[in-house]
Amino acid sequence: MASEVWGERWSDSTSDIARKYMEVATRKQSLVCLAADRNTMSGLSDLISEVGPYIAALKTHVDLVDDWSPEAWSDFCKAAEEADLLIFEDRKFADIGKISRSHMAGIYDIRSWADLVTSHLISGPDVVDGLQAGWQDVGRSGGVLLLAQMSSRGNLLNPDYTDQVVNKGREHPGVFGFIGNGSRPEELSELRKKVGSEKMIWTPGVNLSTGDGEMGQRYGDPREAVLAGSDCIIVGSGIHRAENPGESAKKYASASWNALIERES
Ligand code: S5P
Repeated sequence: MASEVWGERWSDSTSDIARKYMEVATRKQSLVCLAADRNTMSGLSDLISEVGPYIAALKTHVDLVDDWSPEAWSDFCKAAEEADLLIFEDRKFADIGKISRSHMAGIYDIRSWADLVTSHLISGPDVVDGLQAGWQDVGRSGGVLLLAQMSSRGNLLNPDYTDQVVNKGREHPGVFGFIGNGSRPEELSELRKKVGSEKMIWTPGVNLSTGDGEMGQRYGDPREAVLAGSDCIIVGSGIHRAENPGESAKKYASASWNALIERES
């Protein structure tokens, strides 16, 4: 049961969506969010059918799909729902509140299908209210993951900026949690100390083969990320570029799940 496995993350959580995530992750014994970075609808659909059982959430970049259409996307979201997955649009919002609210609508209508979105806090805390207003406009609710750290080399999110994001984000009920740097366990442990136990930390920059990736991406080990305080490993190419994505997803699922058990026992 989720309440037994997740320890204080469960007991201290005040977010329905975080609890939903912990339940899905427990049912599937997987703390994996697949970064579904493929640029065709058929490539995306293949991925869901291959890896759906082994992941707990699906992260999209809706605007990189070449043959996107509202109908095809709606079918894709339905498939994700049937596969018992949270849908997470990695839009990295950063504008003022009222424009962010409008960005939730528009062609892609993110507010109508995403359970989670990412946002920078560079424009100030109103961006979170804008995103929450976006969901309210269609009678839905959702959670915002604030970028507190990044996995890419040379990024400008220095420790002082991270502290400010965490201090503001911790207090906001619309903030589901934070994006942390999965490639550096020591930075992640620091982030966990600052965040405390209530909010989620989700981490990209994770791969079973660690080291430098393409164009400045950096990778750390999934087990180490979870032990350092990550609640969800965001894995892209480690799964979708593998020869057998299903088999690969299973490996990430068991590495992350075993690490959670080890962390909480
Ligand atoms: O700091 C970050 C934040 C994010 S959300 N670094 C990242 O890599 N990401 C996202 O995680 C990125 O947009 C991509 O979709 C995914 C990592 O993919 P991978 O192929 O490198 O595992």
